[in-house]
Amino acid sequence: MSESFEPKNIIVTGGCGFIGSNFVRWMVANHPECHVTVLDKLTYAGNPKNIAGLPESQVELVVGDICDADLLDRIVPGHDAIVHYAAESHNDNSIFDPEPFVRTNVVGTYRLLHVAGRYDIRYHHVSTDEVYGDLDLDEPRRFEPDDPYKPSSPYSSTKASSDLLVRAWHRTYGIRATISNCSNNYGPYQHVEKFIPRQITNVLCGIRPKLYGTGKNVRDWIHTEDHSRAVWDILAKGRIGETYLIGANGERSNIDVLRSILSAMGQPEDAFDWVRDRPGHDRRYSIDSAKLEDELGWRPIHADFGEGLDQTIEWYRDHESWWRPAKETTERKYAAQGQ
Ligand code: NAD
Ligand code: TDX
Repeated sequence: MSESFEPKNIIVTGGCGFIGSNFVRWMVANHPECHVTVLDKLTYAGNPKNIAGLPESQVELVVGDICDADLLDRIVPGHDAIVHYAAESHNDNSIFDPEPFVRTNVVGTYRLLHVAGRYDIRYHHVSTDEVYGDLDLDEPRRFEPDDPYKPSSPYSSTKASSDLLVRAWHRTYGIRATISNCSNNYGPYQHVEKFIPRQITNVLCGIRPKLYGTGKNVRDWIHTEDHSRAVWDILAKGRIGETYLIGANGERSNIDVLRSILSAMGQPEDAFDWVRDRPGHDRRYSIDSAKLEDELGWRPIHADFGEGLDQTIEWYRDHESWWRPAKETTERKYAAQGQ
């Protein structure tokens, strides 16, 4: 049976990143009764513009590191929940420089669990489907919450480690925690290092899109707004100690997604370059979100991927001043990696 919880004053870590900022804006639109303190270190992936213009009475930004125990001790008391999005989130970066991933994703989660325990604060942990490893392209199976953890990359292994800390801290110290593992998100405010925004902004810049390996790898796409609603449902109604998988039946191969982008942007379907594959590249992710749907009544609203992709392309067309500053550095880094 679900326990009902009405948070009034939450901390959102990583609230200036892609998914965290979409959650904060969703909270402002849908839960004006709840105050949000964003705790964000503003790494290369965090941008205060992502939450600019939101009412100061409802959203406050604290610039700081989740690994900073003294800071957490100062700001956490008085809040009734922590929703933890902050992470180093990009697989390719983790392969070339894993250390920040271990620090933020593992040590940072440990510090948050510690403070959640000290002040008896409800804790929701935002994680990824990648902790379950990958599936064969033709395997009729999807990931389920109790599947064994088999992460492949430095990124996913640090996310898996952080999930295991949460499970142990719940069992040993009684932390009131839930975990969600979501599939690949798309939508506005995603950094140009990630697949969909990289290809859209490449086309806008006159650069040919870049596809890794065979292009047959499959990702299970979900609009970030559907992810936000699911996180809220779990925070408010989810069973303590449980893991919920979030996905929207959005499986598509990378080459199909790229061809959809090229077609929507008026480009020939072969106007891209094949580049070096990602080492250890996961083949396929696929989420079974039956538990979330059956227990909490959640359903995706953005069921039409083509429509969501068109809106996302429009957003990048209209927000060049947002993505342009990061584009050149990102492409220089990829070029140095042969990608
Ligand atoms: P992102 O890289 O866009 O944003 C991460 C945010 O965390 C940034 O604002 C950054 O400044 C902040 N941050 C990083 N290190 C920090 C630290 N030490 N202290 C405080 N803030 C710090 O990431 P995203 O794509 O929005 O992902 C958010 C969360 O969702 C991550 O936990 C990620 O693992 C998870 N997730 C992402 C996806 C996806 O498709 N992007 C899918 C499933 C789960
Ligand atoms: O230029 C590219 N070309 C390409 O073919 C890039 C950047 C990626 N790819 C491929 C690799 C993946 O198969 O596209 C797919 C998606 O790549 P990413 O956007 O880097 O996402 P992925 O590695 O699947 O991980 C994402 O989803 C799970 C997020 O970045 C993670 O934070 C989340 O946990």
